[in-house]
Amino acid sequence: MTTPTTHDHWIDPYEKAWMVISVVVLIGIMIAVTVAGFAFGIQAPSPYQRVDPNTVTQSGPFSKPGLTDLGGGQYEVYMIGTASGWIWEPKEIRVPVGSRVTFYLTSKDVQHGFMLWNTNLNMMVLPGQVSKGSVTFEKPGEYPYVCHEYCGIGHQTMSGKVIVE
Ligand SMILES: [Cu+2]
Repeated sequence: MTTPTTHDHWIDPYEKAWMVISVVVLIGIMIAVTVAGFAFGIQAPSPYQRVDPNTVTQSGPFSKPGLTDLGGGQYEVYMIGTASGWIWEPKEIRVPVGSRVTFYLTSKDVQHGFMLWNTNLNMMVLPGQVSKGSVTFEKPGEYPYVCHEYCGIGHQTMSGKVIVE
């Protein structure tokens, strides 16, 4: 057996520097996540509400999907995605320019994705939960929405549009 020498504890200076940097970065990220979560209230996205996909269309707002005028330029839309027929219900929404529209979406069957063109609204639509997102339509025109999660053989036909006039 050889006696340990100081040489056994020698660490390359570059390796040592990177060890220090990685610990500093890790602590920095932990501080950033803690501050973002507690001081700014930034949390991981979570479903707005849970529903039973088997009964969601029988009662409640999803039993009559469509647009509701809440007054003062505010609207809400309850929308259902379904892979039986590959449709969004409703397929068309008309609102005046300047409207703020809140979308509540759910799926009757499989996972869908909802993307509203020319806006930043892009949500997963899952059976059993409600996804919520709002858009203010500042410009007139057509804003198509499509399903962007492959949901079966007719997936590419699953689309609709918001008409802002
Ligand atoms: Cu789909």
